[in-house]
Amino acid sequence: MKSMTNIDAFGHVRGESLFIDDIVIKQNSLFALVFDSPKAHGIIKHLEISKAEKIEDVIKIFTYKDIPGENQIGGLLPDEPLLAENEVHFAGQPIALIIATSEKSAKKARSIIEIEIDELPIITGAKEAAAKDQFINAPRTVSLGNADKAFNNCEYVFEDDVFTNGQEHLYLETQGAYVEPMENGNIKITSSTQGPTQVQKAIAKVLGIGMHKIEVDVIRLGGGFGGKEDQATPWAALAALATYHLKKPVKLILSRHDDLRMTGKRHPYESNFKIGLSKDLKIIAFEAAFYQNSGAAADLSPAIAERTLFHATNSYFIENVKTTVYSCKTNLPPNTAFRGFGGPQGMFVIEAAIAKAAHEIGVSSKEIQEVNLLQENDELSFGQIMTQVEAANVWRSAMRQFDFKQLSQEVATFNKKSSDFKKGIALMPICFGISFTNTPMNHARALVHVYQDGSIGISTGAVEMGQGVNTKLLQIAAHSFSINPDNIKLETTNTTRVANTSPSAASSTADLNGKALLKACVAILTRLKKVAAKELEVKEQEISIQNEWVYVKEIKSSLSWKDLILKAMIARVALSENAHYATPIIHYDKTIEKGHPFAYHVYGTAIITSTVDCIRGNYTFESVKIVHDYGKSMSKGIDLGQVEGALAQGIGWMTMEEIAYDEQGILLSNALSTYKIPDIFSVAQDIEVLPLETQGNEMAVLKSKAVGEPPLMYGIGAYFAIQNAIQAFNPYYKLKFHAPMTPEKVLMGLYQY
Ligand code: LUZ
Ligand code: MOS
Repeated sequence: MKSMTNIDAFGHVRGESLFIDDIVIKQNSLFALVFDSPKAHGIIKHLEISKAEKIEDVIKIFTYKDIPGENQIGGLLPDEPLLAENEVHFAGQPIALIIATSEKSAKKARSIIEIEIDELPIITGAKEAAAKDQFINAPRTVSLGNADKAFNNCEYVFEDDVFTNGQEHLYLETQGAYVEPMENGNIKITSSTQGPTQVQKAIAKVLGIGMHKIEVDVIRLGGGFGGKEDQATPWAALAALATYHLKKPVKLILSRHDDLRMTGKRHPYESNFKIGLSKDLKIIAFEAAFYQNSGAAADLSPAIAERTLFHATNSYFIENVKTTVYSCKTNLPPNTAFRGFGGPQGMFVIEAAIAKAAHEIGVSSKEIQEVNLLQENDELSFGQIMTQVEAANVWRSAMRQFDFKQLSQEVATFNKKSSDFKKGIALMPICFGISFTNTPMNHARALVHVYQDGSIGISTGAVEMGQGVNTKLLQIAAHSFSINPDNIKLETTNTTRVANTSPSAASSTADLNGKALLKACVAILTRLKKVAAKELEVKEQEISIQNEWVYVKEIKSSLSWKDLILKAMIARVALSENAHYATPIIHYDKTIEKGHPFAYHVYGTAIITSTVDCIRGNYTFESVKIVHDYGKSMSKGIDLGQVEGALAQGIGWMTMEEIAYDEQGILLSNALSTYKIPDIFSVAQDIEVLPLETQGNEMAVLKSKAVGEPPLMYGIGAYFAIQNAIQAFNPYYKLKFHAPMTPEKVLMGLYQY
């Protein structure tokens, strides 16, 4: 298939692409601002809004009392009110909604709202919550073989604690929605959400009306990263509440500060592991307990916990595994989906266990990683039998193509000569499962219209958030019909056109919606070929369409694409199709914790080299060299963009992005001055990504594998590359698994004795 430049590139560069804040708003539109809890836990004794409501240009201040339906937006579990009632559970929890004719007046009103809260004990840590029996739901355990017993037969057994911090999504476009009243009490919402159906469903519940009265439209997002899978909902619902009462359009866009304070992030995890190995470095047994800091409500935490369990052995086969995850209830904003969805937290722990074992045994991590890679027909702890396994292929390919021996020799030579700077090199294999772990979510639909002039409009459930899914969908249609991409339009994502969609998430958007789109295109094509066959008096099987022309047995006929469509119109043949796709072969049984939840896996291996400044504790990454399993990439430029972007985000999570709450549950890293994300200089100067040569996988759309999340986990290698450099400098350094590896921690490690 012909590769294509991202169809949004032109509009983005010229500033013409539309985001929520770019919508030309209607006359009499109002502005909304959220008043949120200043305390992390307590009983609301008194809320004084009457003075604020008297401010000029302030129209109304809404509280939970104004909710006509249910005050409930929990997606997985009903444990999250839209507006706090008597109790607050995290600082930043929405309590009231201020509506004014200008943003300025709304801000003024917010500053004079008074609230009295009787404070209750605050929990900010996961294990702290577990100790107090504060959980979101029951813990879950997945096991294979018998780990308890197998440890007795191990030559080596090691244990340790692990911590990975949260991560702020920092989508360029903050959360927001614009809501318009339509006739007969219907409401239209333009939302920056990954899950339009989620938004529609939640608003219907909150307003106590049917979903049919609510239309959610998504143009595109200025980034999502999981942060808008569940957490775009409250802002859309709040604005809709105001529109419902006031019958006026309402715009609610969070300022960056409000967004940072009010929304959840990647889950911090506190974990322990126990790893047992044989003399020849085979991992015989692995045990881990994951304490997930879920925040004050379930949000997607239970699903994220599940993905942690499913990635606890990363790219390795381990015969005896026992892993348990606890979703711990704390007084932080509900943590949520973030690229990788619990997978990275799980994978860091097994890599930490390998690093620990390697260090104690006196070998390099590579030697352990290498002999434990997954092979064909190996079973994962949750029962999936692995086929089309590329773990060893990507590994060997990276070793060979990047000459790992040479690279590690260079590091050793450098370290011998240099005293103030040390280098470290680490390998990071990845194996990431594709599909929503929740089987019922793996479906999608596409609605295709061929207009009578031969041009085409496409609607699917896919949300464009910068990942390029619209470009891929356009390619699929252009390829299927063999027409010029300029004659195809990707419509907005709209619940009226395509209903009951799963969120654009789990790296699966192009697969699910693309496969539905393929089916729709084939259905229309089949009908068109019938028309052409009749018109040209030949057999249907002899017809093909190439470059907007009808061919018979590969010979150009008299009929153009445009003529064909006109003939079909006259013959009253349907030129539209609505197709449905549901992933086959997947299933999972939670009662026994066994099944086959993933359509396929994505593999890769990264080699990361770091240089640590041993005077200052700063570091740089000299190179990241990756062999990545794209399958048969249909969009090389877009896929490479996803790999590079995910890598940068993974390195950020592992090395510099440090979320900090104080003991009162107040976010300290509440601005970009205190929360550092990677820039172009923090990621390697030399990034090289080579594709794995492979046949691809039938379960991926056109064999082009999902690419959104898997490469984030290459970033885990950055942690270990730095750690190896510290070890080269300080023989007394005691391995620690506490991410992110900030320069501060590096410095302390360098001079620890
Ligand atoms: N969202 C979700 C996800 O609801 N289920 C998943 O399995 C998932 N995986 C990755 C990212 N988002
Ligand atoms: Mo997700 S972490 O919204 O794919």
